[in-house]
Amino acid sequence: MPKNIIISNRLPVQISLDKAEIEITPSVGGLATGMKSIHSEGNSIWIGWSGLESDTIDEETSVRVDEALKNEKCVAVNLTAEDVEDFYLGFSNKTIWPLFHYFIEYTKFNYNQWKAYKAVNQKFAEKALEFIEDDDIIWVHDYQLMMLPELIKRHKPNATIGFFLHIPYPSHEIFRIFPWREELLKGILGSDLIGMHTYDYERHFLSSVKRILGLEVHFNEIIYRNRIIKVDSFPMGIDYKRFHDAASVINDREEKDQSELQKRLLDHKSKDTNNKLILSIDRLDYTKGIPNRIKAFEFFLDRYPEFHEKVRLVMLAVPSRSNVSQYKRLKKETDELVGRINGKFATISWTPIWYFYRSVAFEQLIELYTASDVALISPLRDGMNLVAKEYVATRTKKDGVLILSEMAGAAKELHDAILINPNNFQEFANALKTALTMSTLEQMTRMIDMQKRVKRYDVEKWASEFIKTLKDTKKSSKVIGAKYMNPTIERETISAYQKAKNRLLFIDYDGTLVGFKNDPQDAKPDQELYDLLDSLNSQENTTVVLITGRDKETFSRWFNHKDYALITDHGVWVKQGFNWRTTNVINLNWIDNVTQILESFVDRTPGTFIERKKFSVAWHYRTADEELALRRKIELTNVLISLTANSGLSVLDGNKVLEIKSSSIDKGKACTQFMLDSEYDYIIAMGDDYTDEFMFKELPDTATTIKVGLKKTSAKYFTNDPNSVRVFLKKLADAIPSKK
Ligand code: GDG
Repeated sequence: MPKNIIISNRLPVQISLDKAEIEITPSVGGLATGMKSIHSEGNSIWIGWSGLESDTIDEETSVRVDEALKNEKCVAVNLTAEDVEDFYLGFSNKTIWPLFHYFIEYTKFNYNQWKAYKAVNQKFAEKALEFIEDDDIIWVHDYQLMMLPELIKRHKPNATIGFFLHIPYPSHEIFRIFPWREELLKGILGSDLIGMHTYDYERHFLSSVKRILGLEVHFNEIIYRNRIIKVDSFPMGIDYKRFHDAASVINDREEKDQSELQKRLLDHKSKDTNNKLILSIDRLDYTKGIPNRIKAFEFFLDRYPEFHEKVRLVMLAVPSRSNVSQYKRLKKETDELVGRINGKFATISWTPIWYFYRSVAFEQLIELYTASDVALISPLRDGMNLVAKEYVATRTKKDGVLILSEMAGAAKELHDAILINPNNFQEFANALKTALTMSTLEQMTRMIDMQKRVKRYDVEKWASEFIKTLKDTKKSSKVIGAKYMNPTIERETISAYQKAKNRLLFIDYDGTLVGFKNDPQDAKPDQELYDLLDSLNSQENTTVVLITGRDKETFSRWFNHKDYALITDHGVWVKQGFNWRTTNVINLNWIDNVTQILESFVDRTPGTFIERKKFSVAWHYRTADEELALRRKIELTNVLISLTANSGLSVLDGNKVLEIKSSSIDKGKACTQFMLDSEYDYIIAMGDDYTDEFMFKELPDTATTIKVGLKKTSAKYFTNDPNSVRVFLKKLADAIPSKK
């Protein structure tokens, strides 16, 4: 039975070696909860670092830890103190974390740490490969393991791999700064499904893939190395029920059962109905905007003195990465700011900020949530922010107001929060005032809607949706129809080719025999290509036909001295032997009008150009900005479709080109016409773009049709690129001796 393999930097357990016995406590964090049902299925396992540095524990302890972990269905990856320093504290937290959160000034690029990052990802891969079988479902988590999908895929191409990024994926303009960007992207692209919290992150990722790797992207699907990779957004949720139920228990407590913390919190509010608590909870991380929040709170107190002595900011900052220098500085800055502001506003009976630098138990966390009238969550950048959702879940009485930074992924879902730009102090202060004076009715209306969302799309739903999409993605790569031209199919094709009595080869030129050039005139045939075509064409009973959308003049220049057949201008002109003939009488009155329209698009889209041919006109956008070009392409297609309706013209969506031509000509019709002259018992057709689909569709079922590049096609097979086409043709050439 296929198993689920979850891989994350840390295992979902805490290990304590303090006592004689090894103590393993399962974590109850969001990820562990979400994965619970996936992890519990069959022989599923979770692979990750245990938190112990392998060179600081002896062999015997290590074996015992592994044994204890096995009971929890966990497998440890051993990391040394140096690994932790360079891979985790170093590269993950000093390079990827700040860069992906737009903190360029904090981002360090250290080649040795990059090497350590790759080496540790390799360690994870090696450990995972000990367990992975072909049909397994693997889910890799987060920014520490971005190279891992490819390291696994390389050895287990049939395994189904999902990757989820828990932090933001930055805009291309930020990501392009990263020195090893190609390698990192290729690492992620070992996955079959890539998940992000929001559509914006997904969009940025696709943009990087297009611009940096130049890969083809159709909506949210990337075509890479014979595979379709899907990118989608899955906003992570929380264990709603756990938070909601815990809050109900705390709200229902009698006074005598209340904890000291709860009493203190409620005490502040009980003195006056206008007394309110504002809560903020985060790891002490510069992305969370803590100093900024304190300063904004100061601005609010300056601007609205009527709230003095009434409101209190309860700020829980949980220690995090405290041995990284930026975090040390942040701690100092936070301490100083809290001190200064408390000093500035405090009275005998009131301190405006209650600041806790520690982590608290779950129960106390709930006490904080339930006691607070307002949650002030104002990160400068945050992948999702689960605290916002937890606050919503604990509001069992449906009151309370959430102020949320629009820079948090959660803002995309929680529209009923008061959304703020945390850099605008005026907006910040106004939001606080609105929240503190909001009517209960409005609070409830907003809270009910937010609760619906957070409850429905909880962490279990998030995990199950991801897994479901991952399984579907793997299946849908077969929907493409064509099979990969693997060595077995290739051998069968060559053997049938050898046995045939009269062979016919239709071969498209651009994108099939030669790669694309920025200027189409630069894609001239090279000597190797001439030799290859010559040797095929000189085989007994073999007809080679080059079939192209290019014009007769260009092909005459390149191939007139050769005796293979040519079909140019999508089928308008045919050369057999040394004679050219045309079969179509074509109306060309439309070309000038269409060219004028194309010119207006060229003017507005730098990098695009028009190729005017005898029987068609094409708008090329290969060298234009990818995203602008795609937008213009949609606009232009709409204009052209309305113009060409009922006019006998068709618009062909080619490889980075739109071509307008008469509908009465296409490569399919040209092939059918060509075949009337003789009886062929074995036909091979190869082509890479939309115009070649006409020939794949029109040719008899017995033909071997091969698409170049993995795209939707009616061809039976596909191969990678012009290079693999040439390798295949060489094999055909070597299979039968030339007659000369
Ligand atoms: C990363 C991304 C993304 C906090 N203090 C205590 C405590 N917590 C719990 C909260 C919450 C979690 O920690 C924090 O989650 P966040 O989502 O707010 O932030 P990150 O840790 O930065 O997480 C983030 C997340 O991954 C998931 O994909 O949302 O954007 O940065 O659950 O309740 N829990 C307890 N005591 C504390 O003192 N018990």
